[in-house]
This record gives sequence, C-alpha cells and structure tokens, in this order.
Amino acid sequence: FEFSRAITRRPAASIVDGLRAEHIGTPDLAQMLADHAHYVATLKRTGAEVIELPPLDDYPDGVFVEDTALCLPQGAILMRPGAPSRMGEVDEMETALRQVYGDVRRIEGPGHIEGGDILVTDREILVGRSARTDAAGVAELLSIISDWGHSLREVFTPPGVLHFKTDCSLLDGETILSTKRLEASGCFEGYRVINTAEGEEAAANTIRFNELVLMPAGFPRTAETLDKAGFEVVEINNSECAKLDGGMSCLSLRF
Ligand code: CIR
Repeated sequence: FEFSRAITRRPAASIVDGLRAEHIGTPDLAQMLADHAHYVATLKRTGAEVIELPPLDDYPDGVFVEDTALCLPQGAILMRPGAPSRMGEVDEMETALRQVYGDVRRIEGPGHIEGGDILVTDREILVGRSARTDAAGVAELLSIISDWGHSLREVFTPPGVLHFKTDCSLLDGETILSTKRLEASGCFEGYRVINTAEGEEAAANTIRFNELVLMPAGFPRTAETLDKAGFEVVEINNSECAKLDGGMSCLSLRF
C-alpha cells in the first residue's frame, strides 16, 4: 500500500454509455469530474506522482483504468477484459505504461481477466474468478507472475458481484476490509478482516494509498469502524461512478 505513482484517466462525456448491471440513473459528467478531481488531489496529497491521462470518448468505461492492467514492482501486465467494449482500453494504457515500466507483458488470450478481480497483498496475489475473469485468464496471469516470484491464489467472486474487489480491499499488510458475504466464502483465512457494516456493502471498495484510506462517502458506520481501527479515512463522493458499478479502486493504477 506504499506507492509513489498512480495513473488515472479523466472521465469522458461518453461516460453516460458506461456498462452497468442495473440502470439506477444516468451519471452526471460535471459531478463525476468534480469527484474525480477530489480523488486525484487526494492521491497527490500523499506525495505521489499522478499521471493523468486524457478522456477517451470511444471508451465509455475508460475512467476505470484499474481493469486494464496489473502493476507490480517487476513490471506491468496488460489485462484482457471480459467485457468486449473495454478491450480497446488496453492498447491505450499500454502507451502510458511503456513510459514508466521497462517490462510490460500482456495477457494474450484466449482467456479473460480484469484488474478489478485482483487483490495484491504482502503475501500473495488473490484473483477472483467472475463474469469477467475466467480460468484461462487466471492461468495466463499465473505463468507471468510466477516468473517474477509471486504466488497466486484463485478464489471466487460471489455471484452477482461485478469484481472481486467490489467486495473487498486491502487496508494494510495483514488487514482486509470485506463484506460479510465475501468473507463467508473463506478466502481470507489467515488475514485480519474488518467487515463493512450491515447495509453498507458498497463501502468495501476502498483503497489504502500511502497513509490514507480513500473510501466512498455515505457509509458512516463503516467509516467510523475504520477510524476507530486507526486508519486515516478520506471520504470521496462516488454517486456517479456507483451508477456504473465503479468505485475507489477502479479509478487508478497504483505502483
Ligand atoms: C464495467 O462494468 O466494466 C464498469 N462500468 C465498471 C468497472 C469497475 N471497475 C472495477 O471495479 N475495478
């Protein structure tokens, strides 16, 4: 959770066409831009450099950069999204990653894998199979990261949940914030787990970024739990991204 850099991409006007499981309202671009600016400023507040990429009108979900790559100390790996409309975002990210990484690999397929399904902890890389991430995608990622000395554990995202990290996030070297439904699957044995409050499952997607925990605003009981556990929480309005099933982790690549 200690990072010196992040990559973000400004939301495009086409964001109104972003993918969503359920239509709960049209995202408001002006509000999303304001929230995005708050998010970027918060990352920068920790002293990190933020590489801000321009909007991509051709890719409505382009703001959710996390899904396009996995950034590790040894190199970056370009993902192969399970959502066909998001495939082209990967080439756009490749250009940015080649400027900062000497070693950039790529999931060639036929499998699929998205960054939102990958949680990197101090001891392992957890990958949740989901509607976007399949066994072949996980296997191809494993072949790359085992070269770099990482271990991978395949787990399962609960049905109906978009990504593994929709329901969990890393708070520190040994602590994970998780919904009760995901923890119940047994995937966090050996970790200290803090649960989101009942009815606040959407608070599970946070990011620990240096000294701060960025979390979506509007989940007071979970925020209080984190505060009491000693974390420095910054709440960021996420109303617009939430309409597209997106949250704090989706909005950046961190390394
Ligand atoms: C999608 O369905 O792909 C986007 N609307 C949301 C992506 C959220 N990304 C993430 O959780 N890492």
